[in-house]
Amino acid sequence: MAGARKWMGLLMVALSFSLALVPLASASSEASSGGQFSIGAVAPEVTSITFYNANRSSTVTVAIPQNEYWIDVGISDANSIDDISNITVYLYYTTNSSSQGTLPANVSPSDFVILKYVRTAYSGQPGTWAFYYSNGTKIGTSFGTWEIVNQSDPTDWGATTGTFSVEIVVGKTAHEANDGIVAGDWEVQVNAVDNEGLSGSNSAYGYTVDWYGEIWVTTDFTFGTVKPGTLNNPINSTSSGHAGYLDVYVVSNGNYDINVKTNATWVGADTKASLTVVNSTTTLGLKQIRIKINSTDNATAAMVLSTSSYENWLVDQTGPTEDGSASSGQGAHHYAYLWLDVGTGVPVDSYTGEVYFQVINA
Ligand SMILES: [Ca+2]
Ligand SMILES: [Ca+2]
Ligand SMILES: [Ca+2]
Repeated sequence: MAGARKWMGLLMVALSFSLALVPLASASSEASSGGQFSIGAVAPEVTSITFYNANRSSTVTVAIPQNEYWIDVGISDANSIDDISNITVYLYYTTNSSSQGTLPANVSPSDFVILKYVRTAYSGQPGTWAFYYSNGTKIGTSFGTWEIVNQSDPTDWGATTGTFSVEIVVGKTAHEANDGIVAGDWEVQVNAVDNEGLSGSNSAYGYTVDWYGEIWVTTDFTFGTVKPGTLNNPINSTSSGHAGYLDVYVVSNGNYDINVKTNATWVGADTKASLTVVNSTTTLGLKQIRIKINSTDNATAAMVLSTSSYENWLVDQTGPTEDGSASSGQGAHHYAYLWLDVGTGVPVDSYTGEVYFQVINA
């Protein structure tokens, strides 16, 4: 019996001990520890640079000034593309078309254009594109005759890759390149920077820009009232408000020639008398006239205007010119002094004709 009591006593102790441990046994079946890790900043990569025509139907490597083109920049960032703070696209001319060159010192509409896209990282929102000066100062959405006209942005900012696109109008004076005469090319460099200041870049070269030219000339002029049988009658007045010469403005992205010609006949307003325009230095006969041109006020060295087709007047003028609009008096300014030689037998009347100017690729 003493043995039974002893077991009973042990059982009671064990029972009370296990009852006392019930709440404690529940707490120890689970435990937790505060964890932590950091994602390191990973630099963005510029994975592609692609140029498209305006309707995105094809990729292009040749630009025609004043046409619109899309520039697509492919970006990847392992932190997500929402980490991207800015993207800079450098477009610039170099004289060597068979190698990648270096960035020019300063922007200019003819040789170096900077497009920059700026956004707030981790905003889930797109940024905006603008032209910038080399020193980082913002210019706006036009630079000379270059323009930013559209943009397209990623829609999933949580993704690790995305395409950032900007549509531009190429400026009138974007340096002619790779025409077989001028050896240069256009190059592109793209630099992407993320929220941590890490960056990635990419580049390409060998792009072509076609020749561009536009010309404007004083719209009206008169030799005044002149006598038959006289030579070297200068311009008496013009719609540009001065005598002597016509203003000729050219905007071009490369070297150019200016060609000239006039009508084969100039016609009287009342008599309808037709005067034959002579394209030589021969002595003028009945109802004949001759018109001469020079870039300086020197009639004896002047060139006789052609009547059949355009002929070179100014050859291999150096471009690119100043950017702008020829009709606004921007670009290169040339002076067209004109003189009228008159034969005999010319009825009294007011005679009119046209002098034509043409700018062509040189
Ligand atoms: Ca990053
Ligand atoms: Ca080059
Ligand atoms: Ca050329």
